[in-house]
Amino acid sequence: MNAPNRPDYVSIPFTEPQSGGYNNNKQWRRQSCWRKWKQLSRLQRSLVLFMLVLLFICGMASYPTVTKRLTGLAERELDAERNILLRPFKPYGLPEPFKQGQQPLPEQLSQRKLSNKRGPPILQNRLVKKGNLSNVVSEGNAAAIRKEGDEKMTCSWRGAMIDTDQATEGTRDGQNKEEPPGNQQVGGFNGSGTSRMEAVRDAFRHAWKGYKDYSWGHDELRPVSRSYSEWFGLGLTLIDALDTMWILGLKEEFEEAKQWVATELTFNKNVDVNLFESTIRILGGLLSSYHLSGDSLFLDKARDIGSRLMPAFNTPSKIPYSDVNIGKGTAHPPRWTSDSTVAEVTSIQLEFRELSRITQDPQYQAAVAEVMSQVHKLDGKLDGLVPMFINTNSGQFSHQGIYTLGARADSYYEYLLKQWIQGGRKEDQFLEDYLQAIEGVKKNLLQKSSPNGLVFVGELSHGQFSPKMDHLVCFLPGTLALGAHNGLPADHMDLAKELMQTCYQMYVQMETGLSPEIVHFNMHQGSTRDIEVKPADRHNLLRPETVESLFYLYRFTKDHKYQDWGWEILQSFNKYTKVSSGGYTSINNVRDPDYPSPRDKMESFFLGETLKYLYLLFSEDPDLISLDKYVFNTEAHPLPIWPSPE
Ligand code: DMJ
Repeated sequence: MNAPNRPDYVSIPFTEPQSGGYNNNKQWRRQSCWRKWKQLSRLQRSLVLFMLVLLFICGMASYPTVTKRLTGLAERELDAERNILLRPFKPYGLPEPFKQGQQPLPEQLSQRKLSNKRGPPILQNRLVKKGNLSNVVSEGNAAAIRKEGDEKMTCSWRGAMIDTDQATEGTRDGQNKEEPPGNQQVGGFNGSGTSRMEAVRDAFRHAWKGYKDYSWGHDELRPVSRSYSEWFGLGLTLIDALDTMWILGLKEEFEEAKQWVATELTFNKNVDVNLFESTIRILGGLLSSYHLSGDSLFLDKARDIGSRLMPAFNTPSKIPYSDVNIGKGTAHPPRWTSDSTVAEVTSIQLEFRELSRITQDPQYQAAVAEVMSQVHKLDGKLDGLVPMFINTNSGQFSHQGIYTLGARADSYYEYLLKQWIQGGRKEDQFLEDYLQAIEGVKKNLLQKSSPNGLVFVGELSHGQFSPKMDHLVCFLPGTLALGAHNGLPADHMDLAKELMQTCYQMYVQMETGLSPEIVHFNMHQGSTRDIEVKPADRHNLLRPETVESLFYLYRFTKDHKYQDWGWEILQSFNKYTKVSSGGYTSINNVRDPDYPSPRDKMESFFLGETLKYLYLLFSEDPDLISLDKYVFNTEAHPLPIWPSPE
């Protein structure tokens, strides 16, 4: 109700600003400016005008976004710039400007129109299946490609910057064939195994070209900025890739890399390396290269790095530290803790055991066997499932209560089975722990998603189930299948097939056809989609686990669908992660086919594992690294299954 005598509106008195009152009246301000302008002399007015024009011209020239808008450059390039501002890497630090883009063929553009629809999982399995995998690109993407043809400077629809001059050059010399989108298939979707294998060789050559041109002898290629990054400073990618070259029959490349190992590789360096990573990639890579090639150079180097890693085991508990200085011979845990990661300390056994066997020096095997025997006896497991951390002083599990088959625990399970296989299936303790753990997975971590009932492995955190699954868990179908092949229960194979389908769906349901790092499954009734991805989990690091499992599943079942799935994945890598000047890049966003946003890094496991497993998946020859003669370490380096003593 209004107070008596008070009007039902509020009046704001008009006062001049000079009087100290607040005035928001635009008209008044305009009049005041105009009055001041008229008070200026002609010279003053000319000077002000001149300054304004000058400021405008300078602003235009120095603000590229505006310039580009006015000159009509692609909207996507602006997006790329926005991304530079948002992300810590420098993806476009290319030395030369980008050149004329390729004009896509009309049928490629129309194919893209089909691609933006994504149905529910399983039912969908990609809309256009056999015969036309290339259809998985969005309409928006096609528009971007159309623009590419028009613009001088282009941002690749793969999410990487394309210097098309380089691409043409590549075509001239028969390498680095920079095909327009959808044309990268060799042999088409139904192509023969041979042509698919050839496509993997092409992919490898392309990746290797980038590594050779921009990061030779360094750890990792940064393909977009055409530079490199160091982790240990030991030529990680080169060593990780050695046996892949051997298996793919890339002799010249292998010989050149071997030469580098012979003349340049030295472990006498004051550098801290991670025990697990350098064991699985370097020691594992050298051991398998030795076995495949028979060249003792690799054995010498393997023994050298193996010995230099041994100080890691000098701890109060004999559970190794995470880091070793291979030059100084000292070891230590990470700065913030005295814990090590369970998966790390239990996934170095295949390599050290093999080193002992071939050098006839038992110290390596003894050190890693001690770790296994301690972990075997520890309290704190849940139905055979292990926590993620172990203390190097006490030798006990720490930070207990979280159980996962993803990061920090994954390869513990893998190496239980594989040590049992490596040793000729005699060491029962490994088998028992493995079988118990798989039962633990079934009991505690296995669930089905809604609405389509995808079987997945979640996590348990202090008694609470979380429907979160890392892409890393996709090693499990392959491991389960390997166990079944070695006589373990047939239901392991059933579970392997179900999980394989789930891992495949983690790819096929993404707009780029590439899996994110982590997914969450919906479990409540009425969900409309099975898989959710959080913004922070949308990256893809070119990881191998799914194609690794596809390889095992195909070897043991001969069901061609696994090859077809792998073929789709290879083509998605080619579409969204291939960088024209050489190399493949990890990406930030698997949900954005228009701009997957390159992270500018090619992980060494892309050459060490992903491409190797793809090649083996497409091969029909069961003797090409026979699974009855070799066991792959967790970095895809094949080590011999020990022969039984006569
Ligand atoms: C590799 O280094 C190994 O496969 C490891 O077991 C897990 N992480 C990467 C690949 O994703």
